[in-house]
Amino acid sequence: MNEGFETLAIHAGQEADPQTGAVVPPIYAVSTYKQDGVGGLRSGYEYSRSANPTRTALEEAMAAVEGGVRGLAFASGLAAEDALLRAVCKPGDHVIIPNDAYGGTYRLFAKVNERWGLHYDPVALDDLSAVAAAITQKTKIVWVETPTNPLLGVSDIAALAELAHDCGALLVVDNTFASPYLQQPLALGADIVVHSTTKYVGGHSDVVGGALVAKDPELGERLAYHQNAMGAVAGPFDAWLTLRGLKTLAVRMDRHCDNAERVVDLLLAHPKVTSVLYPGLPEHPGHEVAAKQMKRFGGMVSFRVAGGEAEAVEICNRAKLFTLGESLGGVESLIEHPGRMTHASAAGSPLEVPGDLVRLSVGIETVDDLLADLTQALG
Ligand code: P1T
Repeated sequence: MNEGFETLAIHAGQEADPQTGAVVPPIYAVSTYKQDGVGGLRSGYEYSRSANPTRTALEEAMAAVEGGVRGLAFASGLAAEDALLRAVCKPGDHVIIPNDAYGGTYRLFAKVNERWGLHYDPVALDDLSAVAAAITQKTKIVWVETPTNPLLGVSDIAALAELAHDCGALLVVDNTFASPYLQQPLALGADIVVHSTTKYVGGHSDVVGGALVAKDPELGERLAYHQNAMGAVAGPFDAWLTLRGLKTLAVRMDRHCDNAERVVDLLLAHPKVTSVLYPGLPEHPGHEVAAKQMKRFGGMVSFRVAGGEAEAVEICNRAKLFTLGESLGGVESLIEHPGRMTHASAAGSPLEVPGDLVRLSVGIETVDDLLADLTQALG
């Protein structure tokens, strides 16, 4: 299909129901399918762990918006990551991960997969020579998150893809922060895209989910085999909600970006703020790369404050319209203290985040209301 992003998000995998004409794929709340004689499957459906029509619609739509050939929907972002790692790696293999990855991704590597013999090294991915130096003969994956959670670090997907491929490794990109509307990793050379669809794709803080999209059919097939064999699939209700969110991703993202830019301006001018982390700022070390590979710079903003951890925590506590809570990417604005909340599992590790850091997921409320709340929260 040559359609534009918005058309694909609304229509790919979502033909009107052939029987009723329903324009939205129904929620197929069903576990099994009547066979017309043993093995006589209608439309290939056999059992809903293997495939379910509502999930198929989401999977096809995700593949289309990421420009891949195979999409797979999981029960959570971490379930998607786990399936990917076990499909691609075996004990003794090695993965390069960002030295500022999402805390839960780090925990999956450090506390779960390391015990099964999958080794990892956290590396600053914006330093290509450091990445090259860390790659070994056992390296199967260079795992990229860009922008990173919560420090908004940026790395060059095209350059890392070339490096990974030269060494026989796959390039995986966690595209959760940017969303496919702002960044297309497969077109830049990545092999697999990972999502926590809980975030911008779902977009309404009402569903947890994950997705993988592969560029290569064989790799897609291997991932699909593991999705079914391991079983952490997205249920039909969750797939339906996620698909509903995906339809409006483009318009939501533009407003997230508009509002984030205004929030950044406010923070830059505030005496209590010591630094603002946002790839849209010309002084951000990854700004040039971000401008090259992203359509806009997203709705996530982090900042550091004078007064250290105690003040950062107080700002989070004082916020009202910015709801204090984990997660991100929903229509409502959220504020959190990564050190004590989303990234607490990285405490004491090389991925520990600074205590004076506050993270904002800038929502799509009236921007003046957001600015007023931040002003009172900053005190
Ligand atoms: O929460 P889950 O759907 O399992 O997705 C995990 C995940 C993966 N990758 C990134 C970049 C993420 O941000 C997340 C989840 N993050 C949060 C819950 C958070 O508040 O940062």
